Order: sequence, then C-alpha cells, then structure tokens
Amino acid sequence: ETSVPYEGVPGWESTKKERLEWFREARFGMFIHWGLYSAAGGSWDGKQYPQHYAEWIQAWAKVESKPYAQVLKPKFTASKFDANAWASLAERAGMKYVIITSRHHEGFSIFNSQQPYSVHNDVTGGTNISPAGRDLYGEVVNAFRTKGLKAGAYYSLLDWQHPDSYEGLSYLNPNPTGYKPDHEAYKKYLYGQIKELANNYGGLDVLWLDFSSKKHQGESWGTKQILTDLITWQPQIIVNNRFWDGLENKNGDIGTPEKYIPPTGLPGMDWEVSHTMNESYGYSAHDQNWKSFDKMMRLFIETVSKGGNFLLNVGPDAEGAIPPQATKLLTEIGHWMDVNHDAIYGSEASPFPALDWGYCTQKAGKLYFHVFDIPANGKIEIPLKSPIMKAHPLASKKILQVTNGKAGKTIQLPKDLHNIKMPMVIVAEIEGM
Ligand code: FUL
Repeated sequence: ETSVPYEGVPGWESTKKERLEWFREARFGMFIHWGLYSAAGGSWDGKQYPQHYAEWIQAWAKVESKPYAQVLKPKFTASKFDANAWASLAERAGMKYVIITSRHHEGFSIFNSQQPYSVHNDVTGGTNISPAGRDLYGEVVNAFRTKGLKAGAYYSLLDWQHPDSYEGLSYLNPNPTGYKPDHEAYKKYLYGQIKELANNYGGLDVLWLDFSSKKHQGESWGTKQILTDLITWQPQIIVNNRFWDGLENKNGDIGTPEKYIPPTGLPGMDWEVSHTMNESYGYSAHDQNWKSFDKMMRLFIETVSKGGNFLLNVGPDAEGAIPPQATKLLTEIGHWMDVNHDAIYGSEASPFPALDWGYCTQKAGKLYFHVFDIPANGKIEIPLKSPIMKAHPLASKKILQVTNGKAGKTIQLPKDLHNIKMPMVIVAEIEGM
C-alpha cells in the first residue's frame, strides 16, 4: 500500500520510490523554527506563556498582527546569523537535510515573496521589513545545498495576518465581527507563495506543510492544482501529509508524528518524527527543560528502529544565535555519529518489537544493536532464530563472544567501556539474512 499526496494527480505515485530515495537513506535532519516569534522568546508584555510551542505566542497572547509586528520586528535583527555555521553544525551532527520555516502561522515570510498581502515579508515588505531585511530562507537553503545537503521549506497553511485566512484569524479572535474572509483570494496567495518557494531558490526538496483541519483540507486548499504544478516545477519533490487533517493520515509522501513516536511505526508509509530539544520549537527564553544526550539518543534511535526519520528542531533567537545547549547536544550527537553512522544511514526497521536493553536497526545481512542499558551479566540477549556469525562494536574491531542457543542468541559485551560512547552499537552478521 502506498500513500501519495493526491491520488488523483498523475505523476506522484509512479515516481515515489525515486523521489524518496535520499530521504530513506538520510534518516536524520534538522528542523529550524525561526520568525518574529523568536524575538518574543515565549513572553508577551512581560508575561511568560507555556514552555511548549513558543512560536504560537501571538495566538496565546491574542495579539492583533499590527501591534505584534510593531513590537517584534525591531528586535528581529539576525545580527549573529551565519547560514554557513548552521549548515556546518547540521553536517557535523550527521544530519542530511534541513527544513526551515519559510512562513509560520504568524504570517511573517522570511523569504522573498512578491505576493500581495504578504506585508509581513522581510524582503519586499517596504517599511514593514525588520532590521534583518534579508532573504534569510534563501541564505539557509543555499548554505545547506552548497554542502550537498537537501533543503526544504516548512510552510504554514494558516496565516494569522492575512485578512482572508479564516482559520488564521479565528485563533486570534474566535468571534470577529463583520469579518468576511475570501477563501479564493487566500488560495491564490498560498499558490503564489508555494510557486515562489518551488521556483526561486534553485530547488525545493521537501514541502513541509502545516496544517489542515476538518474545515479546510485537501481540495479546499486547491491541492489538485498545486500538486500538479509542483511536480512539474520540482520533479524530485517530497510533500508531507498535512494538506490533510491528522498527523498520521496517508495522503502524503510522509507521515508527520509530532513530538511522539508511533509505538509500531506507521506501517505502509514513510514517516518522520519531529522532535524538540527542550519543549518548544520556536525560541523560548524560559524553556530550560533541555533533554539529556541519553534521552535525545533514545528518541532518535527508537524512531529509526521503527523505520522513521528523525527531524530534530533548533530554535534560534532573534539575532540568529542557536542556544548553546542545542549546539552542545548536536555536537555530542555528531561525535556519536562519527563512529556509528553506519547503523543509521539507509537502515531499516528492527525485526524485533521490543528489546530490554535498547533498539535494533538493520541492513542487508546485518543487524545493529544499540545498547542503552547494559544488563547486569554484561550480555545482551537477542530473540533471533538465525545464527550470529560475527559481532563487534562499531567503535572497535574487537570480535565479541557469541552464544548461538536454540531459543535465542547472546553477545558478551566488551568489559572495557571507556573508549566507547554510549549508546554502544554492536554490528552483527547474520546467517541467511
Ligand atoms: C505544528 C505547529 O502548529 C507548531 O507550531 C510546529 O510548527 C509543529 C512542527 O507543527 O502543528
């Protein structure tokens, strides 16, 4: 069973395998949430809002777009922003692609949009531009592409500043009076911006839409036209499933579980978990709930072991500085990946539903055991029928002792662990696999 962005649009299903090839190999990418909300940092008018989803500050605080922009634009300077440094950080972490918010729900485009109504636009917005006044999206996309990484756009289907985005405005004011959104006009704006993203940046590898509801989904966005044109403009493009309602719906190239890992993956479709390093996607000054390296690795490896990609978010501040805790985590992940990337890239889901000591990934003829919790007896048990022919840690060539019992197999873990960064990965060659 396949899932395609739109069953009725020719060209999508037949090209899916080819279009998704790099994505299935990649397994690990960077998500970037950056916009005016980054300048609010999770607070409005001195009040701190919930730690999670700081990019929703405008809706949390119910601020009209004008005062919102007046307060935040002057602070959005990007004065420390260095796209090449971001791309290097991602590359060093072992990430293979980036998805950056070209425009989040607040409606502020960080790319060069010529669409009418995009007054919140940092290039052509006239007196409306922020001090950054640059095509920030373009700089990021170029920097990543130059390193051979893929680059895609997060693009919000809601727009809280657009007079014709019903679902946008209703978040700020549930009962607006005299309000008559012209959905056709809004569809034109969406179409126009997607066209710009797809055609003006030397490529668009992923269109990461966000989000739909029962009221507006699928054809109500003009999907048929958009998808027909998109695949002509960008024959290699991948489109997520959020033109439709629901994170696990199958009407897209990829499912998009958010901050959770589906217990049994998403059978029958490609998918990608997006996760945060603290609570929030957008920068929040008071969100200090940073995940430990161990916790982060558990989320990453569990996702990959269930057949998904891991899209790990960073939320730079208004100056374009990535929080030091995020840089530290990415650097540590990079050191782990230097040694263990073979167990990640191009790997497939574990054949085992669950293991006591960690997770498993696989490739032709090989299983990779990611050991998080070393059992007291120093051995891992694997409920496998076929014999293990040979096993060693990816961190060394030291061959480990294997016991091929009838019911299960065991591997004796190395006793000296001080040169091995946890989680330790053991690669095993399996007979007949
Ligand atoms: C959600 C959005 O509403 C959040 O702000 C965030 O961008 C997340 C990845 O998708 O649906």
